[in-house]
Amino acid sequence: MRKDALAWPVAGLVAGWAGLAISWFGAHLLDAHDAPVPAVAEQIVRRLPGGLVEQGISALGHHDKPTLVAIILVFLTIAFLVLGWLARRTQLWAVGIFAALAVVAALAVSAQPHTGVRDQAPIAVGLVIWIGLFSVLTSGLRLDADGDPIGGAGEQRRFVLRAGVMVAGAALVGAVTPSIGRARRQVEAARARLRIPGLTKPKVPAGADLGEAQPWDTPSGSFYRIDTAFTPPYVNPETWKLRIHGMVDRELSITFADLLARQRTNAWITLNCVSNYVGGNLISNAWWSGVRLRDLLAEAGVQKGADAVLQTSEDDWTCGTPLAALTDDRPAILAVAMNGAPLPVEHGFPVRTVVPGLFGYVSACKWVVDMEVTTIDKAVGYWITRGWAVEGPVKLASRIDRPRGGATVKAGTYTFAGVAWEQEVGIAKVEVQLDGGDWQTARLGTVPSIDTWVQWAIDLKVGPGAHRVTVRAVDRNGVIQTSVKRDVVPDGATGWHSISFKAS
Ligand SMILES: Nc1nc2c(c(=O)[nH]1)N[C@H]1C(S)=C(S)[C@@H](COP(=O)(O)O)O[C@H]1N2
Ligand SMILES: [Mo]
Repeated sequence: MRKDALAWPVAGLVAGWAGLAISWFGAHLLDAHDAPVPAVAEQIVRRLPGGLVEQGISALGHHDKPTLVAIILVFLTIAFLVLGWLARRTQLWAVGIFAALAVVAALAVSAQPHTGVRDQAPIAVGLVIWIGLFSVLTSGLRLDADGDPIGGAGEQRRFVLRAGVMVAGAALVGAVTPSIGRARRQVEAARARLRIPGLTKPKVPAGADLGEAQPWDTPSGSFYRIDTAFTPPYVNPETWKLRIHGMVDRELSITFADLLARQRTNAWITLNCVSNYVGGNLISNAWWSGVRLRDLLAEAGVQKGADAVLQTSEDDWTCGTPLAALTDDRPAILAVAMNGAPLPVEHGFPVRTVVPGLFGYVSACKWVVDMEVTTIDKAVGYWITRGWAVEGPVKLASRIDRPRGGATVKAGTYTFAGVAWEQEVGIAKVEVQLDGGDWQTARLGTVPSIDTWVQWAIDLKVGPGAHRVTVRAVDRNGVIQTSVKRDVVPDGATGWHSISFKAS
């Protein structure tokens, strides 16, 4: 094989990555809503059957989206190498494949909400860069009639030099890109400037935290995160508006300032995801502050026959929430703060919905901008069309946090600990079974309300060797948590959490 045969795929790779870097840079510079690669990834997620996406979420936790982006980048890398190789014969291969990739990106971007010319421009620029750099790199590689590169003897040195400059340039552009997003900076700055009067976070209620496992109140930085957005929507509180309409007497349009001027409700509320498998960590507890939806809906005047609210976020995600959960006594709120600070951008800044007792996919709309009062058959949300249940009340569940499965603990008296929950019903009892013995009653933390999870702990003697421990909860209606194992689809997992560990 000729030594410069390798130059062709390398040229594809260098031009390909340089084009990617520059189009990514362009997307940030233009404040595009969606950069091409994340847009493709998001469209893949949106088009996959719900079950697959949810399996991805449970297998990869919060890293499902970065993983998909990485897979796309690997695929692109292979495509760049292949098109470079094929282009030895004719440049048409390179032009054709680059163009095909650009078309896929353009289609994905146009399918994303709120996108326009500004989002397509970086793709056009990227395509021009791809073809331009590839031609520059390969111009001297073509062979003359004698089979020598037409560039002559100096060609190899020239090629390496050009490719080096391109790689360095692309790396530089790639490195500065994350810091130039105007939208992100503006919204982060607006968030930092924001002072919400009277915002406080109280101490954890006495007795709630047993101090044996994870903290009862989850710090915002470790609060679980689930959404379909690769980059969170950057919503400016100064321009944010919520429209409440549909089956109401008076349509409402609420600004952030309106919201701050209203009476606020504060509460400890545990949020959980329907995709939380038994023993999983897609559940967290925080101090939320916001305005009761019951009051806003009363002001709008809900008409007879309405029994649901279809919520829409700034990025066009939707969920249908039963009206009753928004108007009964539970603190269903339009939250403006989490743990005594404005909402983090990833958790819905500036405003999101929080409804205790319902899974997030039917209630907890982040970046919420629209609420349509309607009927349940018309309030068909994002996950419902993907095979998930219309109704999503949280289920009675419990989890072992201490010890971790597979851990080795010291033989003797050991403190087992964890959490149990069934918001809006409440936990009456938690029982623990060691090595198939009798069920023993654990001590429970005291909770401020039925809106949160409950910690449990129990001291048991463990001898040296292998063990298995199982937990189950009993709710305030006397219902014992079912041992029947069910998958997260369509309406949340069931079954007892059971782990094995060793003592020595
Ligand atoms: N805009 C928007 N809101 C959303 C979602 C989403 O994908 N987009 N996901 C929902 C789901 S499935 C859950 S479990 C909660 C998670 O909220 P968190 O990320 O603040 O924990 O947000 C809900 N709200
Ligand atoms: Mo969820």
